[in-house]
Amino acid sequence: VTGAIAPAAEVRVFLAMGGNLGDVLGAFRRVLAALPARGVRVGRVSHAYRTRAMVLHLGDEPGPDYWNAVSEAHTALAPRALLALCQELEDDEGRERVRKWADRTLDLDILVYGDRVTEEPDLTLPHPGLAKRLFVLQPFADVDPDFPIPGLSQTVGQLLARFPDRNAGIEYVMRGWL
Ligand code: A4P
Ligand code: MG
Repeated sequence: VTGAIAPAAEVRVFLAMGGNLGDVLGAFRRVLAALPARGVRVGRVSHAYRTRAMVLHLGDEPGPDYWNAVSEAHTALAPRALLALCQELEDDEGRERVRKWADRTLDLDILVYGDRVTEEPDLTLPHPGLAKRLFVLQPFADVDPDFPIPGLSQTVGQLLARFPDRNAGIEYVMRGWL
């Protein structure tokens, strides 16, 4: 083909949404509404989970409960462009970066970017917390339980099945929140 520039192929990604300050479900809805115009086609979206705040150090006073959800999406954006977009949308929601794991209005993380496996200071893929966190795996399983996590040779459902108590830290599930 001469002269034609092939459009960048779309990649399937999964995004994690979390937050524990202000109108968090409103922030989730605004993000999902904003993504299509920014080059990210939103696919299946999980239920919303009310979860107890995971703390950095044992014995820390936990902050307010979180809302957590996961969305599937397709995009031709490169990983770092997608990361920059996520951070911009966090900023739009008034996210303040005070310290690691501080309470926040919106956290928008890339869980999975296609089959990409990478470990760099500013971008680790798949997200390093994914396999350890029920508040990620549970909503991820709503979207696609049979998805094999790149680099882990296990599906979301298989990772989830290793947890003795699948409700640990999950207060309740809100269906039809979108
Ligand atoms: N970064 C590296 N890889 C990624 C990725 N795959 N996606 C870098 C997004 N960002 C990635 O993130 C810090 C840096 O991580 C970014 O600059 C980016 O370059 P941040 O969002 O600014 O800071 P953070 O969120 O405080 O740190 P971190 O380590 O990302 O924390 P997490 O893993 O987001 O956990 N409890 C409940 N119940 N639910 C939650 O969602 N979340 C946290 C924060 C703590 N407790 C929670 C929850
Ligand atoms: Mg984050």
